[in-house]
Amino acid sequence: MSSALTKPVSLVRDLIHQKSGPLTRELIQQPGGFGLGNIPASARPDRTTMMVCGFCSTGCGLNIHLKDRQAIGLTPAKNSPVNLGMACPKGWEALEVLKAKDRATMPLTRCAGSGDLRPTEWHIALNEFCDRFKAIQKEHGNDSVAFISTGQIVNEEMAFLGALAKFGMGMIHGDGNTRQCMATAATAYKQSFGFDAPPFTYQDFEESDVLVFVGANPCIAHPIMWERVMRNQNNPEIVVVDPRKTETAMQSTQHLALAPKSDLTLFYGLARLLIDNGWIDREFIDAHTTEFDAFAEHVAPYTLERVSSETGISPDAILHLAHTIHEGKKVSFWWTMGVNQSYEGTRLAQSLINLALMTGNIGRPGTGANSITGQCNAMGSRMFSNTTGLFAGRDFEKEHDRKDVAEILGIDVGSIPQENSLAYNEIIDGIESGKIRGLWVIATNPAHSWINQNRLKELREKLDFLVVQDMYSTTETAQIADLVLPAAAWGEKEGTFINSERRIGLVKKVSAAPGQALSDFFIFRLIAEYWGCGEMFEDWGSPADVFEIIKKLSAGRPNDITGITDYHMIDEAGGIQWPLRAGEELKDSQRRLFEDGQFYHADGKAKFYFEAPREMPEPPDEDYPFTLLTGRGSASQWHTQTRTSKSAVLRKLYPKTIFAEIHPDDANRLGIRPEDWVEVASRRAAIEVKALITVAVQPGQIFIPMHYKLTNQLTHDSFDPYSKQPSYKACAVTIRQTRGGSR
Ligand SMILES: Nc1nc2c(c(=O)[nH]1)N[C@H]1C(S)=C(S)[C@@H](COP(=O)(O)OP(=O)(O)OC[C@H]3O[C@@H](n4cnc5c(=O)[nH]c(N)nc54)[C@H](O)[C@@H]3O)O[C@H]1N2
Ligand SMILES: Nc1nc2c(c(=O)[nH]1)N[C@H]1C(S)=C(S)[C@@H](COP(=O)(O)OP(=O)(O)OC[C@H]3O[C@@H](n4cnc5c(=O)[nH]c(N)nc54)[C@H](O)[C@@H]3O)O[C@H]1N2
Ligand code: SF4
Ligand SMILES: [Mo]
Repeated sequence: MSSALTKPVSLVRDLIHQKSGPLTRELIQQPGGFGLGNIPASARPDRTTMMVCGFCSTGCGLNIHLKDRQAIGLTPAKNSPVNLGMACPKGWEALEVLKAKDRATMPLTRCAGSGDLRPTEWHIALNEFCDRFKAIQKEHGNDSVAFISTGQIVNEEMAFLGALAKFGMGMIHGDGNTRQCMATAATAYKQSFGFDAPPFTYQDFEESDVLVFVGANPCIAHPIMWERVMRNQNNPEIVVVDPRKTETAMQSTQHLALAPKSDLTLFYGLARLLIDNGWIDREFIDAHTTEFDAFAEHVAPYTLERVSSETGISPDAILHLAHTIHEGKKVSFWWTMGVNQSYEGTRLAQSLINLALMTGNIGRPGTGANSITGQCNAMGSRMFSNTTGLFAGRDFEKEHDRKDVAEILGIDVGSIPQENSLAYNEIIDGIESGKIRGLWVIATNPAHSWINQNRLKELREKLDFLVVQDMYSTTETAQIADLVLPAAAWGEKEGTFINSERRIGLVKKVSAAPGQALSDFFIFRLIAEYWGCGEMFEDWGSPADVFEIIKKLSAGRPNDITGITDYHMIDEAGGIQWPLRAGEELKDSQRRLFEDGQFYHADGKAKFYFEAPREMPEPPDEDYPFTLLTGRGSASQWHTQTRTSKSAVLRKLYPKTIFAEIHPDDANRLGIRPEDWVEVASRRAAIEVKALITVAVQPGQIFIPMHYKLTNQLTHDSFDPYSKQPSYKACAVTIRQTRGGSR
């Protein structure tokens, strides 16, 4: 063994021995209480400690009950400012999914002979990782190896990965699954406000008198946010804009079941109505925005007749919504994937931002243009993953920003790439063209979740080396990997998440990772040592150390968190929203942005962005007459189901078999009965699904949840030009009954 490797080998031994550090220690509390942060664990091993849920971006506080410092159960935290004692089924079952039999417990390597994945030693796996990626870089250039990261690991891990891959290993390209999810909102905010900054706090759900939900189904996707809406005492108007009569639409006071992808026309029409009637806040517009007059000119041709005919919404319903917005004193606009996952998502998100700005509904309680994020740390990935933007919202292409980061991290500025990363879809294109030869996938499952799966499948053989780092060894992507690195999961490691309302919450180690699985954090540390860039990360010893580094990276930025002293402060507050600048007192647990009307552009103003609607990339036609909508199917299913399928309780709560919602008129016409098997075919694939006949979808549309691995065989890979986010939510399909219907 060479002497250079002595340190890594002993580090591996140490880390496996310690299993990535001790179980939660100082952060142990009284059951249901705060403030006992400093009790040594040895004194009180059987306590309760609160941490943030690891599924969705709501960021509920969960009280973890410990025996001998091991989690034995959980209950939703009553004193969390987020969930006020509530949790959805996923949260309740969060510990259960850690115990699954298919947890990755050893590194796995693909055998040259048999082609099987076989268990191997960490030491061998880490050498293979470095040797093969280095060989690819040597032959094809540093930028021929890329990574795809996630919104589901803690900030400290994201930051480590981003720094390691880009500054240590010389990669230029690395993106995250947040591209599938939040890229549109991030781009829209950045352009409109000058920084990616969702302005709201959850209290706004309770304070609004008008809530407009666009392409969002919180009853299923963010159930505890919906509980907050249910607590609203203002008897609010709840408007849902969604082609489907979703669970949320069923509880609305106004449901606008518009034609898929006609939203931009609707909101331009609405803007015109508000302007024509003088129902705008001219004072706010003049003082705090730019480009309004050009916007007003842009929306002038969107007459009520035109908008009604293009959206399928009656003129009365559109007028009623305009009235509602005008009459509302505290109007909030909320959007999720029905907006973001569109070929014109950025302009669509901005059409909502524009409505909030022009009516002065921003910066006050109960208002805002509010993007709801998806994954537990999607916000963290937007801020601190160092993927498509340099740390803390900086720009790789700006010399000043690079110098800043180099100085903070004490590294050579030359090690920071001068160009932006390729976006996820461009990395995929790069694999096709032979530019990208090596790929490292961390905490995401593209072989199920990426759009147009069959194309992706064909590209596998173009990769010389595919590494998957996951908590399970059985994910669709792990199964096609050359090397699988076993990762500890939420609950088995420490760090912070940022939720939808910019709240930084703690994740704690309350359970031991199985076998030789290590936290992503320590996997990155080991890779740094084996790669030979360990020196660059000498200060990155623990998640708490990296939190200090993240704080420094945020200093003076809009997302400044230098006022957070340490994990204890977050723990005692039950989560802290950014910004909190050094010296600033944490006065309120519900804070919103833009109360002073100051935005982040140099002139302090927000800017109106707008553009003519585009054609749907693949509209229905004679051969493929239906529009396929996809999205979340139930509150008990999470994405590609690697986690939620491991809980017996959750399995009882969702349909086992893939299904399509079909309108009764279409079913009758095609002779399809309930529960029949039907073939759904797009230009890319044909799959079989069960028929669920329901008026939740409109005639000519069908809906298939994303949680089944066949769904993305159908989807069409088109993208928003600004955010490069995939347009998962609309493509053309045909349906027919198969095998004589039911089986
Ligand atoms: N239970 C559960 N909860 C989750 C998740 C999960 O997998 N399971 N995932 C989390 C993540 S990462 C995310 S990003 C969020 C997603 O949360 P949501 O965005 O609320 O969920 P989706 O079902 O993907 O999409 C919302 C709605 O968009 C509608 N839609 C489709 N096309 C259009 C259109 O053209 N216009 C309009 N106005 N609406 C349209 C769909 O009909 C759907 O009802 O959920 C988070 N929460
Ligand atoms: N058709 C269609 N497709 C969609 C969507 C849609 O609406 N329609 N929505 C898109 C959206 S919004 C999203 S966010 C994506 C989600 O797509 P993915 O990110 O692919 O989905 P997940 O199942 O959440 O994958 C997370 C992976 O990380 C692993 N994991 C969990 N915790 C850890 C950890 O701590 N460390 C490591 N190393 N691994 C861990 C899990 O086992 C799992 O394999 O899907 C997208 N795909
Ligand atoms: S709503 Fe989201 S954060 Fe809250 S318990 Fe459910 S999955 Fe966890
Ligand atoms: Mo997402």
